[in-house]
Amino acid sequence: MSKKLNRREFIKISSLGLGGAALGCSLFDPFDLMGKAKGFAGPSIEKFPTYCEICFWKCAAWAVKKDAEPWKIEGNENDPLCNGRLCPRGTGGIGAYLDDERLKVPLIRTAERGKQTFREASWDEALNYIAKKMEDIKQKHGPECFALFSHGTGGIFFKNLLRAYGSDNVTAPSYAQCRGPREDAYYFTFGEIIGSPPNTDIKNTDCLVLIGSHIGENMHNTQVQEFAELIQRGGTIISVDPRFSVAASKAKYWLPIKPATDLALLLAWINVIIEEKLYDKDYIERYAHGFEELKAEVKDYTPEWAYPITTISPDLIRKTAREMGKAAPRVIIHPGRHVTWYGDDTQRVRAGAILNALLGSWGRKGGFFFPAKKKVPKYPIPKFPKPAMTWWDLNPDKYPLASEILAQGLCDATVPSIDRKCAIKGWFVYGVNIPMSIPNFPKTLEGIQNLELLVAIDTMPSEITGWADVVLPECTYLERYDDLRISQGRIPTVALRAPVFKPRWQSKPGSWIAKELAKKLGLEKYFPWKNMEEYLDYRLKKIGSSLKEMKKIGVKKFNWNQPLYGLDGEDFEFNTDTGKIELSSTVLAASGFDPVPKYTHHEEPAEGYYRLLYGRAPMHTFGRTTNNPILVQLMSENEVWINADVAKEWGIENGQYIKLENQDGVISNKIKAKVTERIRRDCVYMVHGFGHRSKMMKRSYLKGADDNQLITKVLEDPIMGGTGMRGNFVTFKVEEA
Ligand SMILES: Nc1nc2c(c(=O)[nH]1)N[C@H]1C(S)=C(S)[C@@H](COP(=O)(O)OP(=O)(O)OC[C@H]3O[C@@H](n4cnc5c(=O)[nH]c(N)nc54)[C@H](O)[C@@H]3O)O[C@H]1N2
Ligand SMILES: Nc1nc2c(c(=O)[nH]1)N[C@H]1C(S)=C(S)[C@@H](COP(=O)(O)OP(=O)(O)OC[C@H]3O[C@@H](n4cnc5c(=O)[nH]c(N)nc54)[C@H](O)[C@@H]3O)O[C@H]1N2
Ligand code: SF4
Ligand SMILES: [Mo]
Repeated sequence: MSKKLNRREFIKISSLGLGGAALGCSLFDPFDLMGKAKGFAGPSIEKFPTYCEICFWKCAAWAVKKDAEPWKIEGNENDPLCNGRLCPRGTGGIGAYLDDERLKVPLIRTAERGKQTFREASWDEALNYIAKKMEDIKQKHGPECFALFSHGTGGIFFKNLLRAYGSDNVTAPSYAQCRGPREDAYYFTFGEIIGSPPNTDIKNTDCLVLIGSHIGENMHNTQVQEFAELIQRGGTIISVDPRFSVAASKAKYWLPIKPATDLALLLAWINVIIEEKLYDKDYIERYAHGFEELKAEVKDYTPEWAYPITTISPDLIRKTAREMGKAAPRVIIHPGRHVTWYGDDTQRVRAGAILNALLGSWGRKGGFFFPAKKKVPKYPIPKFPKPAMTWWDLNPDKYPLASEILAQGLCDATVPSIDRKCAIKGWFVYGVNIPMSIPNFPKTLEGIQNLELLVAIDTMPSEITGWADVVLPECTYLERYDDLRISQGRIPTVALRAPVFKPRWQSKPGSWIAKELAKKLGLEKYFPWKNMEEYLDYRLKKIGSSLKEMKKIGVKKFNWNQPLYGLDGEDFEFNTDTGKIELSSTVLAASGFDPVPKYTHHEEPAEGYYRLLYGRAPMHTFGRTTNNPILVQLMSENEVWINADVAKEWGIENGQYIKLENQDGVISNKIKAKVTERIRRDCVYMVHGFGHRSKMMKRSYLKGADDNQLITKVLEDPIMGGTGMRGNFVTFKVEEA
């Protein structure tokens, strides 16, 4: 099965749907690429239910074979997370299966770490090797000295394995490198997290405020669909972004803010909303705690104060605040998703949460709804042993309010240190490409070189596999069962992933790998199911369905009788200490942090340097798709956006290859300059996920530059340990490219 699709064929199968035409004006319109489901024809068509693994929106889809050959993937019409349409990445997901550069067989390292020199091994040999090392580590150091980095659906089985073995040191980059500050900030304010997909009621809103959330480039499916509808409905969009993003191009107001100063803008908006009495008085009186404290704190944060900091004029600050006031409560200050920017991220996101509270949008139509989620009983397994120690015990005084283990925290705990009780000695890395997704890899490498065992479970020979002792090839999502998708939303849904194809080469599902390893470790009682069919059927029967039914329908909707909105004067107790929305946070105060956000100033670039910003492209997900044979044809390398005046000063032409050097002297791979008016002078921008250094991924090897390589300075959030990654500055190396 090595048939490859060319770009034209791909565009044909992705059959343009949700219309750029309907959206009107377009600079570059990723909405054009949204695929639309079509009917089937002919007798040799077979369709298999899955949910997409190309990003974590997890759209339910049908993988379709024609004459037993892969044909296309299309959205499941019944799934409220996609409404029958996939984004270009989801449609191109078949390329993950087709990629001939995938990992094919288990590998055991033969040379020093980082050389990518391995010998092939049988599954039995590879798993025996791992089990033996794990037993050694348990004997010598204790099982808690083993850690798991996990991102993606199949990680659940490795979590079970690690907990059965005796360690709770499990982490994911989706906390401290992504949405951690958002979840904690909303928890401190409303006693609830935002969750995924977010409970933002964009479908019914009249005013959407995007603080750096670049919806349209950030391609989370139904969020983009609802955003497109909002544009069509003529809703007000306010986009705050130093770059004229796709979202900014659709907005009524674009506020090209000086990067790193959003907290000043948010505080000035709060000031105007309070001073001009635009807030929801009844709602605040009934539901909120700490209004007077907030009012006193923001008294001096006037638009005139914010102007020189943000470069946004007082007039525009007032005008946009009034737009929000006018739309309230049908207004959303979008909480963002990747929010680890400057180290004061929990407080910045909290300022947005406070603004939402003042406008009365939490629990109200057109604001934030109370999400519905189906409870699905677990397959019964014995209780896990209690670990003697976890990462929390190693760091008793750091980040008292972190709600999950920090990924960079476990990297740090791997570096031997005399003042630490134990250093981590073993790693499983499932679906996390640590060199490209956790900042400051040179520091992490000190830890890696001290590991007694590093096992990477991946589908591709990504950078992390080059540092592993054993590499285990997982088959792609199209070749395996996985656990059920149990998503939150306006109604509860459960979706099935069933295999479409046989695993290629010797690749195997993660669920199989974890269970086989458990057997070798004498831990099989924690994996008591016969196989995934039995596991899934058990869980599905508990909710009145079955594997047989789900194979026919792919996704099932369940009834929900709790209200989506409820804060129109009804009594309500919030899950906070005071039982109210905390405008002034009791939890933050008790831990010695500002109960109301205060402005914090950030370092500015030195002469000749520019702040490095990064984000998403609609046709790729991080670095996991940049080698995909289909998606690479839509975008094969990234560019660095440079303001036209700045480029002129440096003599940089549009399309010219240059290199970037950061404040610590790290020099990037060569990258094409995109000379544009669409970005401020004080920053540059690139899409994350390019500049792969793994030679085994030939389509993406050294194509474009890797932002993470230039992120050597990390601004850690003192509240929860998020890694602020936008405090790095670069200059241009024009001659060297
Ligand atoms: N510099 C920088 N760092 C970032 C970000 C950024 O924008 N810039 N973004 C941050 C954010 S928001 C996030 S959420 C994280 C994401 O961080 P990661 O989860 O590390 O994301 P990817 O880069 O996609 O790496 C995923 C790895 O999983 C592998 N993979 C893909 N599918 C499968 C599968 O089915 N099974 C297995 N076993 N492996 C699979 C891929 O080959 C790849 O090696 O990164 C964070 N780090
Ligand atoms: N196509 C696609 N979609 C994705 C993903 C993907 O890989 N590909 N990943 C998904 C994941 S896991 C995440 S977390 C989300 C991330 O997506 P988002 O949460 O939307 O965003 P960020 O990556 O933080 O935002 C990047 C935007 O912030 C702007 N920006 C940079 N600095 C500042 C600043 O100081 N102030 C302001 N106001 N704006 C600034 C940039 O110009 C850019 O437009 O995307 C999700 N959706
Ligand atoms: S938004 Fe796109 S990539 Fe993400 S799950 Fe849906 S189809 Fe897949
Ligand atoms: Mo993320």
